[in-house]
Amino acid sequence: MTDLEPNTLNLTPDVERIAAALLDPARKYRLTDADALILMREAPVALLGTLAVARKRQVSGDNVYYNRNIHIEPTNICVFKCKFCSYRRGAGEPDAWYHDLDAVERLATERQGEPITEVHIVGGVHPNHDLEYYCEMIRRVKRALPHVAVKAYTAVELHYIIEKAGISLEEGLKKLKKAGMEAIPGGGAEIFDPVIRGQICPEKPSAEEWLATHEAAHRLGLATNCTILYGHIESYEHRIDHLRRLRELQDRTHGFDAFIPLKYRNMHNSMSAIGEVSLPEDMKMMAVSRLYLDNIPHIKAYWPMLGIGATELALSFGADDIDGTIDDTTKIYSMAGAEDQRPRLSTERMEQLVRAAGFVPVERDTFYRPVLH
Ligand code: V47
Ligand code: SF4
Repeated sequence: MTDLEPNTLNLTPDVERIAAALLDPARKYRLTDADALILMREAPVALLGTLAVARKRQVSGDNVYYNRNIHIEPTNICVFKCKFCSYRRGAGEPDAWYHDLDAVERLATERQGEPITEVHIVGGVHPNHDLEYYCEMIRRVKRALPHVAVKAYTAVELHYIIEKAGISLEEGLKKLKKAGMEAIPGGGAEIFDPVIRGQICPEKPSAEEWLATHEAAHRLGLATNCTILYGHIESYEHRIDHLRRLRELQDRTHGFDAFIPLKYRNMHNSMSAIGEVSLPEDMKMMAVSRLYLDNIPHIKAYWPMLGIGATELALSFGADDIDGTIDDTTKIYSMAGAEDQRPRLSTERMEQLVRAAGFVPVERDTFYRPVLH
């Protein structure tokens, strides 16, 4: 990247300074919050792509990861009413669904013999269940599919059920781990700023509670992911504040495997009037995430949310993971207006997408170990 000529791009002096610092590998330059804001506001998106891919190559070389996974969404009945959510329903409402433990076990059993390596369980925060119910769900999925990793429950679900059990986060997570939970997905982080959080998801656990849940999980050696929900009423400052809190926690624990910037999709929810941000804005978010979160190894372009074309493009903006085959098992994004109403990708299609972007596809397991069939 040393032959890049930043001046041909008409850069502001600040952007030129930051780009030069990032492009000098000997400096291992860490972006400040002010730098990140300058990049968001002033840097041409093409430059951000160049910088982010250079950083991505230092971490994962030419590799771009995917996995063979399914989701199980046991219910969309939820005690909370996040304003951006197109998916939750109250009990008894049309389109509400609920799979009891036997039904969840059947969903897992149907997959016996398939080469999936991960089951991602996430859903609404149902009012009626206790911690033991969530443990039993994991045990049943593991009984049906002993070889898969169970990545289960957002910090929001975890915090709710463990608080209800009246025990510490660490004790609650230990019980779930004993039942077979091996990893925790990144959902529920939304935006940490208390004012914005209070406007879009006022009832949800606070930023501090979300972070404490992941910190406790890291102490127990559980792999976890983290997310941001961007592109609604937040400012660039709020996004950087969110990234800073994640980077600070990661400096202490090194427990996050991947960061997933989730673009707000605006169909069928009470914030629909806001609209959605543009594709260049999505790429900017991807690239600044890669550059700022220098201690989180993987940046995921989640294709059911971004769409397949934008996911391919995101690989030129620092992403090194495209999530998995999914096989039409999640409704969160289709209900919010994403282009794939029945999200499903073959491994061939995933590999083709990665190669088209100029990278080498690597099938991984939940813990980013290569899978050899
Ligand atoms: O926390 C809900 C988001 C998240 C909308 O860890 C919305 O590998 C955009 O976290 N527009 C749950 N986003 C999904 C999630 C996730 C997905 C894939 C992989 C992983 C992982 C985690 O979905 C929620 C919320 O931020 N969400 N509604 C919406 N209208
Ligand atoms: Fe419930 Fe999650 Fe939807 Fe919020 S985003 S209403 S917690 S299902």
